[in-house]
Amino acid sequence: MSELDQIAARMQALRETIEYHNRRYYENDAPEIEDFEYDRLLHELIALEEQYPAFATPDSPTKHVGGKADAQFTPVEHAVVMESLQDGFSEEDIRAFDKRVRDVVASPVYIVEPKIDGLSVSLEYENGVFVRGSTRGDGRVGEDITANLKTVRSIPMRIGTPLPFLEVRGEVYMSKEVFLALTAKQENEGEKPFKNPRNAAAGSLRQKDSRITRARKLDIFVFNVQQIRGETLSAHRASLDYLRSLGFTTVPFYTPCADIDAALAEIDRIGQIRGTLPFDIDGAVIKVDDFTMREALGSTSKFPKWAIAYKYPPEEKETTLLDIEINVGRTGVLTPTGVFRPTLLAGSTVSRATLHNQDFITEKDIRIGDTVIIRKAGDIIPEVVSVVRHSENAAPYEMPKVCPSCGEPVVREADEAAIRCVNPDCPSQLLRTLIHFCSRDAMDIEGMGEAVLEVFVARGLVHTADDLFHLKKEDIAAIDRMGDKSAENLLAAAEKSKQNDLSRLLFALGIRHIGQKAGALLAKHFGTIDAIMAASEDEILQIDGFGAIMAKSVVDFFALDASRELIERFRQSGLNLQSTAEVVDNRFAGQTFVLTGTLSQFTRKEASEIIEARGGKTASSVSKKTTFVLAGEDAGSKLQKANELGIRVLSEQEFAEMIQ
Ligand code: 0OX
Repeated sequence: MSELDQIAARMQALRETIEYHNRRYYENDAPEIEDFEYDRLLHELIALEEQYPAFATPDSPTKHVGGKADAQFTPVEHAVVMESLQDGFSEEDIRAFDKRVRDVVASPVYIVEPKIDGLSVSLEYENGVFVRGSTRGDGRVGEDITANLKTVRSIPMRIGTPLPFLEVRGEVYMSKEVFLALTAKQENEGEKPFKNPRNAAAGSLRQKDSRITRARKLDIFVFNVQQIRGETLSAHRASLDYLRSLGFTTVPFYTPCADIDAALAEIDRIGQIRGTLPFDIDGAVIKVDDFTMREALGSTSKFPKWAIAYKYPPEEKETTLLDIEINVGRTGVLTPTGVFRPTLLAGSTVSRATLHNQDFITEKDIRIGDTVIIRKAGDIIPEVVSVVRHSENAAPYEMPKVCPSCGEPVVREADEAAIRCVNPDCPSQLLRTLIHFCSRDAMDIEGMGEAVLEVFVARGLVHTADDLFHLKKEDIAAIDRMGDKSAENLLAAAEKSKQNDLSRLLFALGIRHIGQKAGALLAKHFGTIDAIMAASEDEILQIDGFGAIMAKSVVDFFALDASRELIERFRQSGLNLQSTAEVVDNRFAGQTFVLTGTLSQFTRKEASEIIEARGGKTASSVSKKTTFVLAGEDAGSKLQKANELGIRVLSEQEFAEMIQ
């Protein structure tokens, strides 16, 4: 590839990655990466588009900010665009902003305020009465969420002065305290907790049932006048004071700064106190105070030139390493996990993080009892950055010499950092293998979770995955709290899974380096398990997306007698060993759809096939595990249940857009 080809490919990859994360963030409320990392990707693409405009595309994510308006709520066209902010990541970026400003206006006064990490909304008042509230959406069109915003305690329903018209902008957020209480409750009730306060706020605002929003105890900080009639305002500071006099809760503090050095000092100060604030912030905003100056500066197509958001690097916290737990994985690898004093970090409580292996522990000299610094960098996965100090008498940590599960000696291969238990009968390995086999993305045997499997293994009822298909109702019903009905459900789920497409079984086998996508590619390419078992490394390498390590891993796996025997037993048990589904991509991986009502564009079967071909699954009833309910005409109780549980309901049109 030429250098230019590489740049074009990099830009394409960035566009796809950013769009993917946009969907996770804006449409699914489930981001996979930190905002900081997302911003970096976006800025890399912006810089490349500036340098190589010929490779920029009209539909690039740099051309639009925010998410699509959600069809569940009525669209609201914003009379005044709700602009986004340009980002800065360093002192240099902020000084460059200051220079751009001072090229146009002399001696600007800056206001520095915290950047609240929530959701931007618009609030409209007619004759002093709150009449409409909407989300920012893509800045031009948002969604009408008036009913939900009416439940937010800090939004005044009536303001002090009955101005003919006022539109203000603010950030709806969930305080850390409310968030911790909510996620604790969610965990207690076996629900998937929200990842961070921003997602919790977003999920709560999108509820169709305002009672749920009310229960979520959201708050708002108002920071901008979008439109006003009946009063003239000439500067930001004065407008914040005015808004407060009307009864709004404005940004909790703001500091006038005579020059950029003062603004940088304030940014630094906010960074220091960030962790102690009762709400999450993801940066600080610097704004030119004077409105005449703002007008002279103007806006680009996306953001005002008179403001910039400084984004703080990932937050780091000190905590104590209480213990190191050793888990035995399904390949026998012993993984050390650090157990910490629970600590709120970048919006969620961290109490565990992997310590990877002995080398990682030795290199950082991590010992039990240490005070350590943790962070969630570039990812949502917490990690140990460094050790601050050891506790008295703490000894260097050494991984165990025997497997904590079966007691057999462990081995460390010369070129590997991992320590392994090589006992093929190790119960921990078997348990992990079975948990993976039954998991949602693998064979998806509902109800066959860790707790049940642990009992089966401990009672010697299951020695291989095939034994799961020969369980007796009485054995299952004998487990604590498992009645006859649960036992029947479990047997039915196992039976149903026999019809799974081959791709699921291939992933479920836990072949090293073969993930969900590779399993699907193998199934599609070869069609049957027999063809895969007979394939050479070279033949497997013909698959686009397969490398030598993956091909060798497949061949090695099926060369084992134990693997071939297992497949034979699966065949006897009646498992489907053929590829039936056309695999398109994995955009719905891990997501469960429930179809309801009469669909007009697709038959139910077609819709199910479309979902499964994209890695998703369909279920017949709505539960907390449902990701989407696809509702056609005359949808009844399932739609109602979805609304009660706050599960996102898709129209056929939205579904059609998702699969494009
Ligand atoms: C915040 C925040 C966001 C509004 C109009 C142009 C600049 N999340 O706290 N945006 C703005 O200002 C934008 N200020 C804030 N404090």
